[in-house]
Amino acid sequence: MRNIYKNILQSKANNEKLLAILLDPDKIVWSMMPNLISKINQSPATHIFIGGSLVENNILDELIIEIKKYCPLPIVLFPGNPSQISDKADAILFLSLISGRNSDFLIEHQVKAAPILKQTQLEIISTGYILIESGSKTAVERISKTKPINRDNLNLVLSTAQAGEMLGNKLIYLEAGSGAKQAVPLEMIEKVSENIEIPLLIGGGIIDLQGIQNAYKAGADLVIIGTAFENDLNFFNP
Ligand code: 1GP
Repeated sequence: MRNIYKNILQSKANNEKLLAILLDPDKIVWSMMPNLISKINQSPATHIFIGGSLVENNILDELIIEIKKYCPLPIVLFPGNPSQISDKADAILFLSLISGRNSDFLIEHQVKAAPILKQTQLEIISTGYILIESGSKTAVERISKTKPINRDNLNLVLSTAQAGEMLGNKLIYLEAGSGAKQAVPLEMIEKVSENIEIPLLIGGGIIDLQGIQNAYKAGADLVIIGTAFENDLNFFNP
């Protein structure tokens, strides 16, 4: 399946909002998998994103094979580093952390990943990844050793998103960080979505259904939910 990006563009054109559930392989309890998959199938999710900070390849393969047996949703890798590649998935967000100035996360990891990706059938979706300050230090900030952009600095976030688009990225992802205290500000989502053409992804710190709707209304095309669903598998069906 190599039409995931085409479908995202089509959804944006039709104003159909998308939802990704983010699964961290390190936090998967295998005995809970049937329940987890059944809850995903009952949810409004349109995509499954898979990623985490310390992921073993063999677990990743196994996990994706298991999910695919019971769930038809496209599986998109959301990797923290080049070790998190599995050709069992459908696509990969080929991320460049463009809010930061750490060359490892701007280009070095991508150079290491390219020959590995060439051996797979994964659909490669280049993504400008922008970290937004969210009230406390998040794992992305710690691991990438980059500073997030100040949440009041709308102009810098917009310029960064536009530069990401001009560089040829297919998506822009505004990230508050997993488990963030504060989600990406709605005003920022509005400003960026109105001034770029490519789809806008919003994630980090969204903890209720209203938060998802607010992000959509502000202009998000796809919202990512990780922690809230991880903590409560009935999140979407209260
Ligand atoms: C993290 O944006 C995702 O990369 C999801 O964040 O875990 O806070 O939902 P949460």
